Amino acid sequence: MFDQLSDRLQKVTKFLRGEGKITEKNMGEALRMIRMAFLEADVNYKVVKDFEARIKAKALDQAVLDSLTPGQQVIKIVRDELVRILGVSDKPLTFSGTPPSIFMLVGLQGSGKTTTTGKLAKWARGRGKNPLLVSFDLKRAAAQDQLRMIAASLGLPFYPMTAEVMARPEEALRELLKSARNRGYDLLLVDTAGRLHVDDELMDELAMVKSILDPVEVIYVGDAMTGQDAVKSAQAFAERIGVTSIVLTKLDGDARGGAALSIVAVTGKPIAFVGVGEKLDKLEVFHPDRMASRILGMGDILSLIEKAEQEADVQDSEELARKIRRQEFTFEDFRKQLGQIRKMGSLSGLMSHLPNVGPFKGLSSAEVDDRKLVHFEAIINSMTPAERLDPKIIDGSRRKRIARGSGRPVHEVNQLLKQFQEMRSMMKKSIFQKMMSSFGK
Ligand SMILES: Nc1nc2c(ncn2[C@@H]2O[C@H](COP(=O)(O)OP(=O)(O)O)[C@@H](O)[C@H]2O)c(=O)[nH]1
Ligand SMILES: [Mg+2]
Repeated sequence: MFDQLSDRLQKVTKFLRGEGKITEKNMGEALRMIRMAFLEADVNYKVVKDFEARIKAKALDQAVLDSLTPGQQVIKIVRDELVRILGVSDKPLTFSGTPPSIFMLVGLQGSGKTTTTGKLAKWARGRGKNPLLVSFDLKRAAAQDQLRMIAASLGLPFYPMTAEVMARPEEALRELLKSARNRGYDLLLVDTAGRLHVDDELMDELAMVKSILDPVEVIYVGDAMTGQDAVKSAQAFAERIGVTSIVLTKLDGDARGGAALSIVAVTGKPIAFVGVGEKLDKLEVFHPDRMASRILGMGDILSLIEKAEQEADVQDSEELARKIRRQEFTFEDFRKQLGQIRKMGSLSGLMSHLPNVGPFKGLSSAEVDDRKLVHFEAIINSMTPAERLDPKIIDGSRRKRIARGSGRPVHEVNQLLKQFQEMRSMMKKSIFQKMMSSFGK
């Protein structure tokens, strides 16, 4: 996602870094590059204009011009402005004080509502919630079945609805809430019907469902691939029904990012999550600051770590963090981590999260060989427990023995030992922090 925009903004970054002084002229050129990058990414025209004006005003400030690194200062301004238009604060969804919390998902047909209902259920369960899935998409029997199957695949309960509830909505809702409370469900995830286009009948139906459910969150689900159309329909849903949060889906596709960069400015509502795949674990909490860094090619190591933590046992990852802090990270832990990475899918898939700087520079996903991890595991498996805890004792003859045991060449054993040392020292300080501090200076 955002590949093209990233490429172009990185060119601006390079250009500015190369300029010793910021002048009206080179700033004009940088702004032109930024404007083109945004317009090509399908960002709303008004948003682009506002963005450009704000950057210009801040960049031509005397303090920036006089600073030792004006190029970097301007890049920081661009980053801060990106964060601002992506939405200032992280906004996780709100749960209501008295359970059950009700989340209602709305959006056009095919935007990903039903899939996102399942994704949110999985996310909420991971946070200790006990969700119940309900679909108010009543006209099509297939809609009920689709959500029922998603619920079943997650091992979560599904509450069936029929079109008759619309004849007696209050009563049906009372039954639903009573059933949820009695069975201890503290979160109702309510999927709704969509249409290909915004139409009055749908809006009236959704407004009615909303009035009886009184949801704490009305989540607009928009397909990022549709660009400005998603922004327009978000605006219509926000005006007609009232929306509290946004989930943008299909950011794994070749969406140019324009929707993400315009939707907050146009609706005034925050993006809570983004969908990055069809599977139910392909949901990421949206962090404007991290996304801005990612767009500027600074990578997104925090999201990567978060992903690892989600997969890992919470206790495990807390212990890991403690070990890293105390520099007690051993091969035994590393082996566990390799297992986790395997659980998360392929390493090459993870590479897209890494910044193209420092130890990751030039490392494209094509060059990351997933088989390497398997080889690493084989090598670690051939170490004795004592060696895993204290790799310093692994001398020449031990290296040979490990190589024989694992069926890998000695130079690979050497390489792993060296990389492990490097990793340990790298972990002392989070890579992200390092990057940010060098950037922000
Ligand atoms: N690649 C990708 N596909 C998605 C994502 N979210 C949903 N989809 C797909 O989009 C299609 C429509 O999704 P669905 O949930 O049925 O949309 P609804 O009509 O709004 O309920 C399905 O094929 C989903 O698998 C996403 O984040 N990434
Ligand atoms: Mg649906």
